[in-house]
Amino acid sequence: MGRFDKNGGITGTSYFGKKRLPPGQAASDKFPVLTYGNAPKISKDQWHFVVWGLVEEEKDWTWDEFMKLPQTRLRADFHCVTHWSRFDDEWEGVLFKDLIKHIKVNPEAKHVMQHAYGGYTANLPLRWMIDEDVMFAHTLNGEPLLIEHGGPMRVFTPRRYAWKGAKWIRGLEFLAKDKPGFWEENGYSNTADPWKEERFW
Ligand SMILES: Nc1nc2c(c(=O)[nH]1)N[C@H]1C(S)=C(S)[C@@H](COP(=O)(O)O)O[C@H]1N2
Ligand SMILES: [Mo]
Repeated sequence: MGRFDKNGGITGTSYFGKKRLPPGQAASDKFPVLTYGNAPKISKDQWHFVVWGLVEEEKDWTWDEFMKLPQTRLRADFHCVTHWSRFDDEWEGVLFKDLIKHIKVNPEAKHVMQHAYGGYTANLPLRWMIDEDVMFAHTLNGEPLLIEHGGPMRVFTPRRYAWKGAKWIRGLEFLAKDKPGFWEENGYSNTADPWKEERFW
């Protein structure tokens, strides 16, 4: 994965010297939709982003406010636990590491729960959210993200299996202790590293 530099070139070399396809995966040009239940239809006007839990103050962004945060383009691969990977998509949105500069997180917060419209949740340690280019993405390959893929806004976790990124994201809860998200409660791995093939508990 690499972020684009100002000229549209790719910076970052995390894939060099490494096989591109994680173990047990097959490359795919398709983009299957994997949703538990129905896709909630949230317009940009309705969309709000909220942070709560172990923060000094709860905060709320409208769509327009969120769009004023620094926007980043990222070229990265997408690994689904159902054994397919997509290569070289261009994702655009707000990196968690940029968003968090606008949140006063209490020092005891060590974990983050993503909450989606419709009730889906996904958990990750705060450190990984910061270190791994976790993105709130609204654009994919130059097009607004389709509803079925989480539009208007989803989380994308380039270094984890894709269930670690909530589609239709509506907010983040900061926690001291880890708590399993939806799939983690239903037998999926808590760490979800595709390179270590961490699929199930
Ligand atoms: N809100 C929500 N987010 C979700 C899911 C879901 O069911 N609901 N499924 C997860 C799973 S299991 C995967 S593999 C990816 C699939 O993303 P896609 O449908 O864009 O391929 O989204 C993840 N995020
Ligand atoms: Mo999945």
